[in-house]
Amino acid sequence: RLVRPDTGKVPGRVDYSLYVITGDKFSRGRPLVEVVRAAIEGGATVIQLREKDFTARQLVDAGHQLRRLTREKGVTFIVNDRVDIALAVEADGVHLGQDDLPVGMARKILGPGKIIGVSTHSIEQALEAQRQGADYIGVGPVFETRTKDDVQAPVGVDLVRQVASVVSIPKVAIGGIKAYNVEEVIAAGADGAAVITAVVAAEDISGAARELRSRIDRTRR
Ligand code: TZP
Ligand code: MG
Repeated sequence: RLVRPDTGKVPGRVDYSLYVITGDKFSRGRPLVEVVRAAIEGGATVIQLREKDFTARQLVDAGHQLRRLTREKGVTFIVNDRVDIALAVEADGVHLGQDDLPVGMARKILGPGKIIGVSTHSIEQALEAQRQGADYIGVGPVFETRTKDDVQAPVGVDLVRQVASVVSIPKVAIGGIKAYNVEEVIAAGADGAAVITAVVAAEDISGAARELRSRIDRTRR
């Protein structure tokens, strides 16, 4: 495969190790782009723009800034929920929940070159997302979390293990992941850990990301 001149990366090979999701209201008033810059400096490999309270205009503005930064740093950039905004800001892809557009429909709009991720909470949903052509899945919430409003009951590390044994596309564990429990989700077979508060609410954002990344790198098999 050829290396893309803009990102220096081989398309289709994404490093999901440390997947940091924005959460502006947890970032203690620090500007979104600076929070993301620090997360990348600490070793984030994927950035997802997820701001449920933003207007379309705010998402586009933030999306453009994050696209510029992630492109410069060679980091994958994903937009939550909004296929239109992912396209508009030239994100690498979109992340969809169980109630969002089906994968096939998102693919029809985005074309073959974009990444589509799907949130899953059971083996059945994980297998179905893979069958529909998702590029990766999120699995969770693994642990208890208060970051998401309508969050489901924790699925536990065991679901990560079970999903890892039957699903071949990349799997990113999410929900209540911190430095003290990240190793068990990676050891269970996750290709990466997705976090909001462990990074964006940390006083030392790059330090928090660096600690997670080093534990992930040490544990990944
Ligand atoms: N989906 C499942 S749990 C979650 C989302 C978006 C929130 C994760 O946030 P935190 O702070 O890492 O628990
Ligand atoms: Mg969604």
